[in-house]
Amino acid sequence: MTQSQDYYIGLEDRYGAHNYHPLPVVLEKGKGIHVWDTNGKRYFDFLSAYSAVNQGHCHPKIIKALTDQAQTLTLTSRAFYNNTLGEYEKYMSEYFGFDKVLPMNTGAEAVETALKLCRKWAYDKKGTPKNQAVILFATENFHGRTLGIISASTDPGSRDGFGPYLPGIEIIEYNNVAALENALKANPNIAGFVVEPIQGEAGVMVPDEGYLKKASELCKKHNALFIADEVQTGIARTGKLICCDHEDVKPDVLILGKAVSGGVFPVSAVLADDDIMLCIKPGEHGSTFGGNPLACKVAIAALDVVKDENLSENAEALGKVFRNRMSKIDSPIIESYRGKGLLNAVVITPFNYNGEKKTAMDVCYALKDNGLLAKPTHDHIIRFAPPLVITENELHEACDIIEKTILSFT
Ligand code: IF1
Repeated sequence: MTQSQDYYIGLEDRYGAHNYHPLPVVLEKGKGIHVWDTNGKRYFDFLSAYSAVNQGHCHPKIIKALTDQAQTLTLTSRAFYNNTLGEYEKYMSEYFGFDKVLPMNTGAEAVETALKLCRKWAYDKKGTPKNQAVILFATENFHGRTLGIISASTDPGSRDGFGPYLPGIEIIEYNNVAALENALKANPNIAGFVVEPIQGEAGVMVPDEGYLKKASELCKKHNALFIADEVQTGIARTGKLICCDHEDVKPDVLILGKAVSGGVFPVSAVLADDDIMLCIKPGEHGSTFGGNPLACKVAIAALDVVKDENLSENAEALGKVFRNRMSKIDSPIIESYRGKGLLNAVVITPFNYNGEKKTAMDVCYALKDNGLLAKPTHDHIIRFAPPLVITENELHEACDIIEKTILSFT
């Protein structure tokens, strides 16, 4: 018997940690670009679980891979070999163009793995004095929630109250080539620079054309690793397989997560060539579930879908359609819009309506009532990121909802 939405919300409030503040909607089904709540109301999903469901909810090919493998062998640990991991590692290495992959589960785990790999490479290959490696991060970064990663955060909400922090971290301004060059020149112990090719959580901050190229060249010049966190921007989201492809940049270390599995299973990965990857020796790093057979089969199916259904090309083309539609909404509450492929954001100017101050969250509540789910990042930026399987007609239908909703406030 279907319970009321308040029943499910009440359970989470009573028995769940209060580490989130979700939109008041209770979902029970997903298919393609849509999700349904427990009252049977259908929504366009314009968050895609923060770009994890690029292939659409419950894609039949990915679900089949999951259910087939789930009845065969789910987990061996890495104490033994199995007949899926090697094939997966070959598939991933060739798919993304690196010598090797280190399989993990969550995005944060992959970022932490990349930090350990970067430090190890600095000590073993660059000759950095032990425990002197420094890794650069950008202002307004988001790389996950673990202690090592939040040690690099400039967001008080992610960082405050969790000290003491990891040493060997330096922050430079995002999208500022001179800041990167000065940091690299000032300290020979800089081991690497971890950066999102587009900053998702910061509000879909797209850097200047050429920033990634110049940053990677400066890292090479100063013998530091260019480490791209493509957990959110990867897997066709921005209109290329990885966002670095827009500038023909091959990162020294590539970090992937989320849509590697199409949102069906936690799968993340760190890719690098041998001179870097082989700095981690047997027994120096690992994970119980990292590279498990279920994850391997699901990820292969999910990445097959990306190529078979031309999701990069679709994201590139429909991203332009989306931004064109946003440009045509004549409303004083839209301050700006930006994005690449189907990773976009609309900046909402705080406004008064019916004598009350309104923000992007109020717009998201109204979007929900009108059948589209999106969530603000910070107070005034709405991220719009539908599954990449969306058709042009469906995109126009969704944009009609966005336009109607925004105009309803003017
Ligand atoms: C939450 C944000 C997005 C990421 C990048 C690594 C990770 C993420 C670029 C870590 C994860 C998620 C985390 C989730 C909400 C979401 C998020 F709002 F938190 F910042 F997408 F922007 N690198 N992002 O975006 O991957 O460990 O989560 O698998 O923590 O609320 P993860």
